[in-house]
Order: sequence, then C-alpha cells, then structure tokens
Amino acid sequence: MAIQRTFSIIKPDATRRNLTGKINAKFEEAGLRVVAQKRIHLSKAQAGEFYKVHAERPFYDELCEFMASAPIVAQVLEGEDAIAKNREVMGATNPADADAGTIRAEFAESVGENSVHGSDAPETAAEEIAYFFSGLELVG
Ligand code: YYY
Ligand code: MG
Repeated sequence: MAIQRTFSIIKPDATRRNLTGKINAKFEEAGLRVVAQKRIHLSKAQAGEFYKVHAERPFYDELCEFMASAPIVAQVLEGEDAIAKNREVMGATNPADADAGTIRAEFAESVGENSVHGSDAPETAAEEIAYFFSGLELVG
C-alpha cells in the first residue's frame, strides 16, 4: 500500500476535555503523521454541509448542533494505508463496540459524541481535505 492522506476531525467533546494531544499521540503511535492541522469553530450550516451525506438520517440535526457546539481540530493525516489505519485507530462508531485501545474506546462519550471523524474512502478523503484546507496549507 502506498503513502496516503486522510482527513480527520477531533470533535467538540474531545476539544472541550482538552484531549487533542492525547488523540494526536494515538495517531503518531500508529505511524500516522499530522501534516496539517487547524482549530476552527464551525457554524451549524458548515457542519451540515460537511455531513450532508447523512441529511436524511434521524440524528442529523443533533449531529450538526454538536459539531457546531465548540471548536474542532481539522487535520490531514499521512502514512502507509492512512485511511484504513486511521479507521482502525479510531475504533467503531459506537464506543460500546470499539476495540480496547482505540480512540473511541478510550475517549468517546456516546455514539453521537464520539471524539473523532475519519474519512472512509480515497474519494471522501480528497473531498473533505479540500473542504477544509487550501493548497497553501498542505505541505508537500
Ligand atoms: O464514520 P463514522 O463517524 O464512524 O460514522 P458514520 O456512520 O459516518 O456517522 C457519522 C457520525 O454521525 C458519527 O460519527 C456519529 C453520528 N451518528 C449518530 O449520532 N448516531 C448514529 N446512530 C450513527 C452516527
Ligand atoms: Mg463516516
């Protein structure tokens, strides 16, 4: 597998609890490098645009409210097989199902407030990186 980039968010529940460093340590221990990172506070409309694939789901409104409830840390992670590796380090969406040692098992509060987002495929990774970062912010 070649070197890949993926998009990651440290979500409001985690920034509120000052967990950015501990979560970044998990990425680094797994061989993922944080190559771009910024702390931003999304509006509900911006959160809604980012999560528009879930617009018809019953949890969408609550998800958008939550994502706009405090600052997030938007990141680009790079490494061997980064998309799948990041999903592994994150753990399952519902922390009750997440393997021990994963970010969600250790830090997530609930299925809704689950500490991190990670892209699920090369196409979504490229789209999500472009939504949050300009070319100038991406070091080659
Ligand atoms: O990619 P991942 O974050 O693991 O899960 P998705 O199925 O893409 O859902 C995105 C986001 O929506 C999830 O991280 C929390 C929220 N959510 C929810 O609140 N309740 C659900 N039953 C499923 C997802
Ligand atoms: Mg997803």
